[in-house]
Amino acid sequence: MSRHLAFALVLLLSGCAQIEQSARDALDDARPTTYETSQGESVRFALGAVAFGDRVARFAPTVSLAPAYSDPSQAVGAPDYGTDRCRSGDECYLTLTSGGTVVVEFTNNTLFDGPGDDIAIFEIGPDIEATTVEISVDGRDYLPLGRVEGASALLDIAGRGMPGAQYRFVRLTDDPGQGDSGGSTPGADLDAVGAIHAERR
Ligand SMILES: [Ca+2]
Ligand SMILES: [Ca+2]
Repeated sequence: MSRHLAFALVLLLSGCAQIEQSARDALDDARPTTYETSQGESVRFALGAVAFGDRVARFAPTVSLAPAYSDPSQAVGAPDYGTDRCRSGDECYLTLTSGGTVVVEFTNNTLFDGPGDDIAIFEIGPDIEATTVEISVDGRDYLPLGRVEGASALLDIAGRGMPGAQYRFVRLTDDPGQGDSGGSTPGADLDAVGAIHAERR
């Protein structure tokens, strides 16, 4: 074997090893994992970290806030409040602002109606500020699911929508009539949105 050919073979094999490693990492993220809400509820996600929102498709706050509370990326991925810190040294999360709206999109998973609760909204603090939750298959037509508030972070899709539907969008709107409308973080403080019943895509 020429030296060039041997070198090419080594490159090829190390490339394969890298691809295999990233496939393994992706699978590891999908292991069943239990996360605890700020309100003290333990929720099991069969797809682990993969079951959480992947990108923010739209964020429409009603006022502008400090960067620690207005970075949409803080609302995607698995819950990490208490473990991540911003450059400012503060804890970071996405504050919806009074009456503000965010649309979280799943790109590597979907959400569907399984037995019991289907969706979990991870909000910071002992009491969830009242937030309207809607879901959508296509990001255009939304299905109202109800509200999360107080100690209740979970909602069930049962009895709503088309049987077998796979949802990819979650729209959250802070209720401007409830909670503080002033201060540095007015409205619901969001850490993560998770699909309890999720399928990979
Ligand atoms: Ca995901
Ligand atoms: Ca259900």
